[in-house]
Amino acid sequence: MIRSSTDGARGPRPRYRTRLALVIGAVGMLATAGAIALPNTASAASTLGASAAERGGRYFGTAVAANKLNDSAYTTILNREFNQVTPENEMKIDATEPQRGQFSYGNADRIVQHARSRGMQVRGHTLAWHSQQPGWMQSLSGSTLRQAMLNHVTQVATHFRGQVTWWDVVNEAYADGSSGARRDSNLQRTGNDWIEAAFRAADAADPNAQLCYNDYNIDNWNDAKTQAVYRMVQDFKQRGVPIDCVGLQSHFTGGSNYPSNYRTTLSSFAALGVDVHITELDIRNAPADAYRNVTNDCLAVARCKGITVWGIRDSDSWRSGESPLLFNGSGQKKPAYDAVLTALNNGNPGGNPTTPPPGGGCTTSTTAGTVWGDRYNTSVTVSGASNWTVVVAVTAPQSISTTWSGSASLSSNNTVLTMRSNGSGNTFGFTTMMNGNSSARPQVRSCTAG
Ligand code: G2I
Repeated sequence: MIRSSTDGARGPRPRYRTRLALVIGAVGMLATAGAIALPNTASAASTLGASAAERGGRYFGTAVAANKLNDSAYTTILNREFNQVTPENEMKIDATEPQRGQFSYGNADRIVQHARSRGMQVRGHTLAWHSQQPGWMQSLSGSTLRQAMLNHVTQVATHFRGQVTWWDVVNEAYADGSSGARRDSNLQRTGNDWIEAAFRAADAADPNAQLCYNDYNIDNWNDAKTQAVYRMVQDFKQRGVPIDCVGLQSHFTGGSNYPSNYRTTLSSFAALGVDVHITELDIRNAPADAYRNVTNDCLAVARCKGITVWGIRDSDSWRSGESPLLFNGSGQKKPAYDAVLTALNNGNPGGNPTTPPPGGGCTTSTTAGTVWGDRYNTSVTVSGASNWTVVVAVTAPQSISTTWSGSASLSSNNTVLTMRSNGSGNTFGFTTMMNGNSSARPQVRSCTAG
């Protein structure tokens, strides 16, 4: 576990990767030759991911199913709107270890590749869970099961090391209702310390990943389940068990509506020294008000790093009959989409500036450079940090051909540039080949300090 020293456990190196970011807004302005400085202030971004990135480096993501990556209507929305992805089923235990000791990563790798080649961050879901266990695991118990579970965590987290920003290490380990107890399961019966054992194994396998506990019905601050998870996280932080974040699934239905104290829940978890994530958002019939409220609640809590909706179109949803998502079956934006985008665009551009992310953040401002017939230059100035990493993405078929004043690494198709400071100052630049698209302009995905 690598955490900032202020967290009190160990290690000076913070896990935080995403930082304050600025997405280039005024596309039209950039098309002219000469230098035009874009202010680092609120702008009306036109997509969910771009707007979230402007709000303190947050993300707006979606669950993705590998078998839909061939559906161009699906990928058009995915690639346009979202800057974070969670595989919906492809990293679950039954998918990644269908036979004991035989690991299968094809579909998960496909999603990770699709996301990372476009500068989207990946949330791994999920390493240890009572559900979706392959038959061989369901039939194990006791120390054999404990060992098999830990081996699974180690193998899978190792396979995806460096590619997954956050892991849902343990999913849904608490019971519903008023007991505040752990959920009975074969994993729970291996001993109450199975959760912390899973977190320690994940930490050893991928020390740079952010490790999350993820659950549903922990949205209402007054619920026994919420309180029980809160006490577990508090205990982990006090004892130095490596935990970085809590995921609130937030499947809002008749059974668990959006609660008016949701913001209290988010800020209470955050006050324990963990980030909070809204990991599987969907709301029955997609009322615009509830989506707006959830978005504003996340924006109000500096440690709320982002929102993931559990699918793109209503027809992609696990409960498609309730039309709970932001796009209808034809891929058209619903009123809830407009409500979310407007809430993001109206949000405080730095998130909550009074409580910056641990370790400090950085911001960028982007300047359009010379434009030629076939290519154009862009420069980016970083403030708030002298050691920084900035991720910038261009839209294919555009591709980045040349970079300067930083230590650059490019994705295989030259569309995503990861630029690190190299001591030559806080402004770097790059040339983008238009390759037939003369209108698109780069987006800064993240700015990370330290
Ligand atoms: O149940 C909603 C979500 C609650 N939180 C954890 C999430 O992992 C969970 O996601 C859902 C997926 O959206 C469903 O797609 O988890 C279900 C169970 O793992 C997924 O359902 C499964 C079906 O049970 C399988 O029969 C099916 O083959 O989806 C599979 C792929 O379509």
